[in-house]
Amino acid sequence: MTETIDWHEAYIGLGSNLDNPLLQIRSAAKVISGLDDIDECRLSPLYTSQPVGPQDQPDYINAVIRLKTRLSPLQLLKQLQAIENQHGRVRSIRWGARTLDLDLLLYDDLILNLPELTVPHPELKNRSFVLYPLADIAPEGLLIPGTASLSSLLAACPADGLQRLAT
Ligand code: A4P
Ligand code: MG
Repeated sequence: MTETIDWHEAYIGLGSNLDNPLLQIRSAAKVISGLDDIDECRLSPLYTSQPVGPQDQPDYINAVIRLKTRLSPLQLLKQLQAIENQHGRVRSIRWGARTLDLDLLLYDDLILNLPELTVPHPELKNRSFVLYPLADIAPEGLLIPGTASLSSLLAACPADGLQRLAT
């Protein structure tokens, strides 16, 4: 009998505004791409963005990764949190400065509302620093489950000073 291989498509949002954000994002992308049960990782272009939330913190570097995984959403979240911790993440103020933030943005066309995991990420639709890099690597016509098409969300979202970094 042939083994059934159940691969899912997921998108991860990456953000950092402390301790060399560029290195933090590149290092996280490398670690994620090396995880077991993850394949075909693709990193978007990197962007600088102004902080959403408390304003007395540095600008962020943001990016999005598209990948294939055999991990469940909760297994993937656990791996992402372990990588945040490896990168010196300290949780203090909500939306405060951080060395590394990894958010599970999308997982196939799943809608999940668990106490520890909401998918699609609830702020995705409001954030230029998520929508623009997502659009750079998503297939044309991507739908955000329970919301709208990525292109219509993008059209309604001002760039807010977002700047793509030269690679
Ligand atoms: N959680 C629920 N759903 C998810 C999900 N889809 N992905 C839970 C990841 N985690 C999810 O997260 C708090 C809890 O959310 C976790 O325990 C997890 O079980 P956290 O990372 O500990 O805290 P947080 O990141 O401060 O809170 P939150 O509400 O997740 O913030 P966001 O939405 O991550 O926003 N401005 C710019 N320019 N760029 C940024 O990247 N990031 C934030 C953080 C604020 N402002 C920003 C940026
Ligand atoms: Mg977070």
